[in-house]
Amino acid sequence: MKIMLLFPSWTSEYGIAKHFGRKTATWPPLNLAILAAIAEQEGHEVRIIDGQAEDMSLAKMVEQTSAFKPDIIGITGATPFYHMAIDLASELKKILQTPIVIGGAHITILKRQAFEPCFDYGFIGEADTTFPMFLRYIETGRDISGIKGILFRQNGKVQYTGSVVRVQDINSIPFPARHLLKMDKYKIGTLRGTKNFTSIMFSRGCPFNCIFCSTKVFGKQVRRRSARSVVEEITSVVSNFSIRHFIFADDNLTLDKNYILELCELIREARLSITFEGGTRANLVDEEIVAAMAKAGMIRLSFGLESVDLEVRRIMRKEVPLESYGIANKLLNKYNIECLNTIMIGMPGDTHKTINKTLSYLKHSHDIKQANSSIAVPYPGTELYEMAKKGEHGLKLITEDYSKYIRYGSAVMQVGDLTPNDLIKIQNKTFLSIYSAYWRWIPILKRGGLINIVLTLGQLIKSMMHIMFNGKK
Ligand code: B12
Repeated sequence: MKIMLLFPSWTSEYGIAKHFGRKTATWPPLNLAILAAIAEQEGHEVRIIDGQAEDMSLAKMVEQTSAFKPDIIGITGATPFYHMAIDLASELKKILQTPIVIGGAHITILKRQAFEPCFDYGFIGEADTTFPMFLRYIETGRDISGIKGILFRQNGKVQYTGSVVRVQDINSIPFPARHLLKMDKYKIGTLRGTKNFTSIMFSRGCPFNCIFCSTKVFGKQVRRRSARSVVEEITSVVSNFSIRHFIFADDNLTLDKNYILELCELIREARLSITFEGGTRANLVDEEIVAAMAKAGMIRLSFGLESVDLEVRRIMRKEVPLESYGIANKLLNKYNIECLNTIMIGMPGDTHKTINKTLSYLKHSHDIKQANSSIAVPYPGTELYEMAKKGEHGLKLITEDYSKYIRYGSAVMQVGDLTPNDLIKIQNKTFLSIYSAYWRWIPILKRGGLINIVLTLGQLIKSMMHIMFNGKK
């Protein structure tokens, strides 16, 4: 069969910040690439259109899909961009009879509620074992009720086949079919220049309890691939695509000390001269880990600092001691590893005072070289969403229009006396506050060259205008 897998260009919705989005957030869609690899193993012909990487409009995606004449169309969608998946499927439905399948975090969380008429099948949760079964079902018309985790319609009624069991041995999942992606389109700025990269994952699941995190697809139980298979994947990427920079998309790169040490050792033994980056918790790094990662090629690590206010941290269940951030940033500076700290504004318990406390910490800490901010989003299915719905901690959910559930330039909760508009203004000021420190500009210049400075200046001017015209309230 012919299978078309589609990922809409989500940052096209970011208006003026679209260029930033494209530059920093165009990653290979690992989900579609894994499903494609599974389908190819079953002998199918697969095409992936990554509209984000190819900067392709929905209309063009429809045109190319129609020209391919697929037997199945698959689309993926996160909450704030789910409306794009709906638009795309609705347009396709107007011209094609082909079954359209939706999967990903949003449908997994909302199930029937998100199963719009434009979709014929919905995949709830991990699809690695059920997708090939489903393809056989489509090919032979066998009974679908034996395949778990699927929403479908029967006599106009939505049916659900029941929860799917998560894959236990994730070594059994094939490497993503990167040959179906335009691999030269994925670039990321680093302090060592712009790098052509791919993302990679060795684990699924996160054991922690942060109230804002959406963990419904992978759950809390952590499953890991063997370090050897990860290095095999890296080796195949290097030899097939000459790509030498890797972003580990795992929730916690250093959760298991022995694992990360083994992985670093194997990467070094393979002599691939790669660089890599990832994210973890500040209290999950120590000098032995940092030294091993630096030797293996680590050039950047991110931490979710979120807030320095202890009460806000307690409410959000950020169970990381505050002092860990200073220690970890210092350690990474010592090993010349870039360290990015992200903060979140508008969490329950936040006030002007708590946010200013965090900003002041960032402004004055010379150990922290890079930081950025996002506005807290209560994604459905999270504890934060439940709190906002119930009005706990002074929260009020303003809208359930999920297209507004983005992290920049939009806020969907009132937080105590902070209105959504206040939060947007604070976010703009945050950028100014963090980057008014001249010693932070050098990294920006090194990361993206002059163009990045121009883009950053544009963003700064936009922020200043926002403060000038809307800031006095
Ligand atoms: C890497 C990553 C990114 C990258 C790359 C995104 C990309 N191109 O894929 C970047 C940084 C760009 C990013 C951006 C965003 N992300 Co993100 N991201 C992740 C992360 C860490 C890994 C994603 C991944 O590759 N997983 C591996 C694949 C295999 O898993 P999967 O996508 O769930 O796919 C499986 C199933 O869901 C299903 N499936 C998925 N799609 C389909 C399609 C079909 C047809 C079928 C049959 C099955 C199927 O099968 C897959 C295999 O089992 C996850 C957290 C996590 N642990 O998964 C968050 C996560 C997906 N992101 C999230 C969010 C919120 C965002 C943003 C909205 C943030 C923002 N800027 O506003 C954007 C949205 C971008 C978008 N349009 O998808 C949330 C989603 C929550 C939600 N309710 O939707 C997550 C879950 C983080 C979290 N824990 O809260 N993200």
